[in-house]
Amino acid sequence: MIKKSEASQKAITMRSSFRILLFFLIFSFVSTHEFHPLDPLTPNELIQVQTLIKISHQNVSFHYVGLDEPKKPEVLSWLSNHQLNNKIPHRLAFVIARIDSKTHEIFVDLSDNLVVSDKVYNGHGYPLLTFEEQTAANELPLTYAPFIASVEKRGLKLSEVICSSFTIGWYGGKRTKRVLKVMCYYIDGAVNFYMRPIEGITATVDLDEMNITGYHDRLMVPVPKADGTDYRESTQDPPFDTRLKGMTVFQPDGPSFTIDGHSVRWANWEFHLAFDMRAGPVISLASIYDPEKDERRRVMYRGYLSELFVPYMDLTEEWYYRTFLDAGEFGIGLCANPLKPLRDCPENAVFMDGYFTMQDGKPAKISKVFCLFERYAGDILWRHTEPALPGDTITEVRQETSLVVRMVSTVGNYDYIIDWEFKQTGTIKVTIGLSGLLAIKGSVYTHKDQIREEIYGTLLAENTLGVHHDHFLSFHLDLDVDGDANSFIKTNLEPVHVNKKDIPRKSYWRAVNQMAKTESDAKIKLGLGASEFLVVNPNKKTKVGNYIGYRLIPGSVSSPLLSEDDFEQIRGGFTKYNLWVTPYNKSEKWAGGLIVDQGHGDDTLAIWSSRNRKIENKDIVLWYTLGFHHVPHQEDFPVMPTLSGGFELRPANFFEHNPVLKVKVPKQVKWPNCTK
Ligand SMILES: *[C@@H]1O[C@H](CO)[C@@H](O)[C@H](O)[C@H]1NC(C)=O
Ligand SMILES: *[C@@H]1O[C@H](CO)[C@@H](O)[C@H](O)[C@H]1NC(C)=O
Ligand SMILES: *[C@@H]1O[C@H](CO)[C@@H](O)[C@H](O)[C@H]1NC(C)=O
Ligand SMILES: [Cu+2]
Repeated sequence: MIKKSEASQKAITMRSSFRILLFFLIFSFVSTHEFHPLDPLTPNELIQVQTLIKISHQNVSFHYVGLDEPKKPEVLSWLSNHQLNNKIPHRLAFVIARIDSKTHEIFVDLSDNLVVSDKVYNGHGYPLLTFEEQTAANELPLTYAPFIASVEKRGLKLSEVICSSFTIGWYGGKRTKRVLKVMCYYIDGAVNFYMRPIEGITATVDLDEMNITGYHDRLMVPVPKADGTDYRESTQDPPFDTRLKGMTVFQPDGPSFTIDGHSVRWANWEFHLAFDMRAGPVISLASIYDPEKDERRRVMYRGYLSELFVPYMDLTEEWYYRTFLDAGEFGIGLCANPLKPLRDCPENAVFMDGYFTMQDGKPAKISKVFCLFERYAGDILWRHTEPALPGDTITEVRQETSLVVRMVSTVGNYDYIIDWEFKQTGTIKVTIGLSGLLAIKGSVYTHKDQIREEIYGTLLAENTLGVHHDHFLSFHLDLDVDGDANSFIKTNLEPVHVNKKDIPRKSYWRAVNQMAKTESDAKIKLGLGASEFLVVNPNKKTKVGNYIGYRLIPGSVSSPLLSEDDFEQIRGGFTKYNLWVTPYNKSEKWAGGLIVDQGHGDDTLAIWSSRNRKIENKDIVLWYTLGFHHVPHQEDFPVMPTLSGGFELRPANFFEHNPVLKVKVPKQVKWPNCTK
C-alpha cells in the first residue's frame, strides 16, 4: 500500500532509460524480433499502447495494461508450426484506464497499430490502484487541518507521520465514489512504522477529486513504542547468533536450464514464464518430455495466482472494511520487488526483469522480478535398500534436484513469496510463504489481564494488537493433460464394513471414482472425507487401461468462517469451495472478478460457476484455493518468520511407470583450488 520510494525509484529508472528511446521506438513497431505469442508486453509495446490511447484521450490514467492473449487454438497451432513459419498471432493489449472519472476497457491491436475497442465499464467497482494515486492520497492528511490538530492533540510530531492507503471493500451500498481510507503511523526513529499505528482516526479520500471527503477522530489510543520493532541487522544489539557456518550451491558448469526469451527448458520440462502486473508470475504451456513415447506431452496450459483475499476480523469503525482483494486492488505483480541476490535467491540463481505501466502509461521496469534456480537440498528422489537377497545388499538412491521460479510481492505490510517448483517426477509444486509485517492495531492494553472486551486479535507487545485475519489464494490451473479435452474425477476412499466368516478383518477402504459431469459436481469443500482429485484425459489410457491424469494434492485445509451473506464473503465468494472446475473461457480469469475494488461480487467464480455448465471431456480449468487462518502470535512480531503452505500437481497414471528410473546422479562437482 505504501510504495512511495519504490514508485519513484521505478519512475527514475524509466526516466533514464525510456524517454530517450521514445522517439525512434514509435517508428520501430514492425520489429523483426521473434516473439512467443504469450510473451508479456515489451517496453516498446507498452509505449505503443500509451501512444495509441493518448491519440483519442488527453487525460488518461492507466490502471492495468497486459497482454490480451491470443486464442488457445492460435497459440497451439503456432507452437506446432513455428519452426516452419514464424508468423505469430496478432499482438493485442488489454487496458483498464480511468478517463474523465469513468473506467474504460480498451483493446489495442499492436500488430495493426490501432485501438480495436474502447468501452466504458458501467458495472460496479473500480480498477487496480496506481502507486501514484496511493502516494498522493497518503500525503493528503499531512496538510489537512483536522488531522494536524489530531496529531497535535496526541502530542506527536507531524514531520514523523507517514500514511498508508486501504481499499474500503463494499458493504451493501448502491453506487459509491472511488474512495480509499487512509490510516497513519508514527515513525519517530523507527522504520517499522506498521507496528506504530496512530489509532482511532479514519480519513476517507476521494480519488477522483484527490481530497479528503470524510474524517473522524474517534478515540485516543497510545502509539505503541518503537522499542523492539526494528528488524534491520544494523540496529540490533549483540549478542548475535553466529553459530551457523557458510554454505553455497556451486555449479561450475552453469545451470542445467536454458532461458530463451521467456521460454524455459530444464530437465524434462519446458514452459513459458511471463510477468503480469496483476497476477505476477504466469506459467504457460508447461509440457514434459516422455522418453518412452519420445514426445513432449502437455500438462498445464496456464497456471497463476488469480486472487488473494485477505479479510480482517475486527468490527470497529477503523477496521471493519479491511477485506482486501490484493490481486485486483493492489496488483500482486505491481507490488513485486527486485529480488536480492544471495538472500532472496541462492547463489546459482538466474534473474529475469518485468515491466509494468505507470499511471501515465509509461513503462517501468522491476529488475530481477523473478529468479530461477536449481534446488538441491539434500532430499531423496527415490531409494531402496535390499538386504534380503543372497550376496551383497543392494542400495539404490537418487538425489532430488528441482527447478524453482520465485517472485516476492510486498503488498503493503505483507510479503508473499511465490514459488513454482518443477520436479523431474512430473510434479509441479506451488509454495506460498507469508512473511513481512502484521497489520497492527494500537491498543490501550499493556497486559492480557487488563482485557475485558472483544479485541479481535492477540496482544503481541505493549499497546500492540495483531488482528485476526485470513489469506485465501485462488489459483487458476488450466491443466491440459495430454490435450485440451479433460475430465475431473473425484476418487472417494470409502470405508467398507465387512462381516466374513473366513476372514477376521472387519473393515477396509476402497476407491470409488466419480467423474464430474457439470460444474456443481466439482465444487468441493476439503476436509469432509478422504478423497483424491484428478484431472484426466478420458480419451487416453495407459497400456494397462488407466486414464492418463494428473492429481491435485491440496495443502492445508482452510475454509471461510464468515457468513455466506456477509458482504466481504460475497466479494470473496470464490473461497466458498476449495475446488471448482469450470469450462475454459478466456474471459474468466480473475476469481474475484475483473474489476473488484468496491465491487459487489457479481463477477466471481461463484457466479460464473452457478451456470452449472458441462465439464466432462472438455477443456477445463481447475481452481484451487489455498487458505490460511491467521491468529497472530508473539513470534510474528516485529517481523514474521515465513509461514508456508502450498499444493502439488502430480502425475497420476500419466507415465507408464516411474519416470525418474533412469535419472543419473549428476557428476560430482570438483571444488577448485581445493586439495581435499
Ligand atoms: C484529469 O482527470 C482527473 C480526474 O480523472 C482530473 O482531476 C484532472 O483535473 C484532469 N486533468 C486535466 C488536465 O484535465
Ligand atoms: C473536494 O474537492 C471538490 C472539488 O475540488 C470540492 O467540491 C469539495 O468541496 C472538496 N471537498 C472537501 C471536503 O474539501
Ligand atoms: C465466458 O464468460 C463470460 C463471463 O462469465 C460470459 O459472459 C460469456 O458468455 C462466456 N462465454 C462463453 C462462450 O461461455
Ligand atoms: Cu497473516
